[in-house]
Amino acid sequence: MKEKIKKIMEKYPAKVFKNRKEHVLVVNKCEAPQMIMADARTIPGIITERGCTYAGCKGVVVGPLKDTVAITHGPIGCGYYSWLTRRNRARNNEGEGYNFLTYCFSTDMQEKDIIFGGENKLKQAIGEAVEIFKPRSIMICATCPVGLIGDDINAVANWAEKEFDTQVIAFSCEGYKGVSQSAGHHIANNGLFKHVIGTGDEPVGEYSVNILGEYNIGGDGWEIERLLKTVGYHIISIMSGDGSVERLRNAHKAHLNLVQCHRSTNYTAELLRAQYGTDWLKINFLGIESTVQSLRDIAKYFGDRKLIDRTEALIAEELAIIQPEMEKYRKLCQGKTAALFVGGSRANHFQGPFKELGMETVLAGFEFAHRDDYEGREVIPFIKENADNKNIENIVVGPDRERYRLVLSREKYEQLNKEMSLNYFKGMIKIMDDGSIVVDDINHYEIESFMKLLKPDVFGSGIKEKYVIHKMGTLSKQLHSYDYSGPFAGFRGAVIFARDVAMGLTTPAWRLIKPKWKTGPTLEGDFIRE
Ligand code: CFM
Ligand code: HCA
Repeated sequence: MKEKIKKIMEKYPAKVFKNRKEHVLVVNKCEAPQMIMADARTIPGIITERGCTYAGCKGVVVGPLKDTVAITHGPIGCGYYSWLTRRNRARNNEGEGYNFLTYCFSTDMQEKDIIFGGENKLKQAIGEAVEIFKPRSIMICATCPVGLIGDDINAVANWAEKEFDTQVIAFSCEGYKGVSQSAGHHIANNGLFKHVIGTGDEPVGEYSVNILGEYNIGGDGWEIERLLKTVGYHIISIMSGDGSVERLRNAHKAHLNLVQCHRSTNYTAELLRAQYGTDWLKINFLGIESTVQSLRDIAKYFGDRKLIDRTEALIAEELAIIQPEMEKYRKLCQGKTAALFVGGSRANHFQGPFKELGMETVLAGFEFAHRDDYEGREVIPFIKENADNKNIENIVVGPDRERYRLVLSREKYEQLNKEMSLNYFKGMIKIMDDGSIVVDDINHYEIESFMKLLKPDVFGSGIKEKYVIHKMGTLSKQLHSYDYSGPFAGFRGAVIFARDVAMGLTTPAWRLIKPKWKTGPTLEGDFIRE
């Protein structure tokens, strides 16, 4: 396999070859720990699948908050294409205030604004939003030209806050700022932590949790909420699917933070731990086994007998309902293979649901994950040691050899470490079988080459890849937007996912398409044709 991958890579100019070979590996447990280059700058012009910092801040984290007016300061395309294409669903709950998500707010920057500056236009847009919608908060999200021409959105936010007596928060998330969406997550997390979290003072109930990194794509968050509420947890806020700024203000009051997408919200989880001492737990509600494990982990964390019993009863009840149907779909999918390339966590999280259908993941990769998402990271309840803390009892040495102060008692920490074993802790490389391939920041040339080499039965990715894959005669399943389907989370979601995959694999359409590479030599050479 390594030789074949080398042949794909050797088509590159020497400098590109040197760079790209660090982003690809063949899983080999004997070589552990395996390392991969990630979160690094993409080679200009290579046709990456990545997105920008604005997409990560506005599109991903800030955008789904329904009770704020999020104004995109920039050309109309940036606002338009980050407006619900992600399928982050939201509903109007009585007593919860506003839902502005059906509107797309933008300053619609023109050439004249680029030349003479766009601050006045932004001020006007904020004024109009206040007059028409009377929101409790406004968020300004910057696009590339804002930084390039020097519009000061922070000054405008300060001015507007006084002028209109409404909270206005500026996010300097110009698209070019980082190497991917990932920088945008960080900017959004920092902004929300600084200006929103901790500003509320509502009393909270028993067993209160926040769900971080859950965006309610296709209704996933609602399914997770249903399960957690049935067990008896009180959900203070969700960051940020069907999310609300007003609820997020009380997030610091949670007894535990549940982290679904670690990549996009690890910052808030860490900040909440450092500032308020709240533990966080990595959960994963994609896949039946992970859902069971997550529910058990949360109950174990609180250690309450009632919660543990209710959790077991819920698991038994839900499994009994879904198992016969899952079996039907499994028969149709068994033995097929999948390749997954998604943003920063789903290429890992969706391997379980495919495995539960008897399907092996032969290639997986992320657009913008960091090395810990690939290689793993020990997540234990501790915070970084502060130099003058002399409490030796509570000091542990972390995997990075730094000293940490335990937030929990040593006994509880050791118990948690022993009992909680979600995939994330191991990193994606460690959950994959020997011989499978991991590719970071894949590009179109590599997608086509790996498709020909591995011939997966399904390629799970996004819209940019979808039709190229279909033209190659292979099923594409969008793991970002779930195409038009969902939810895929929890027990009920697992069945919908299984139905979709079975339906896609068995459609007669694939018999009618003959990709070029099946009938003749290809530009890249025919070494990959069997
Ligand atoms: Fe987290 Fe996400 Fe993902 Fe992500 Fe995204 Fe997304 Fe994604 Mo698209 S927050 S990292 S920046 S799970 S929008 S809901 S599907 S690339 S794998
Ligand atoms: C983004 C959003 C995106 C894009 C999905 C896709 C999403 O990265 O800006 O390429 O299909 O999930 O909507 O990741």
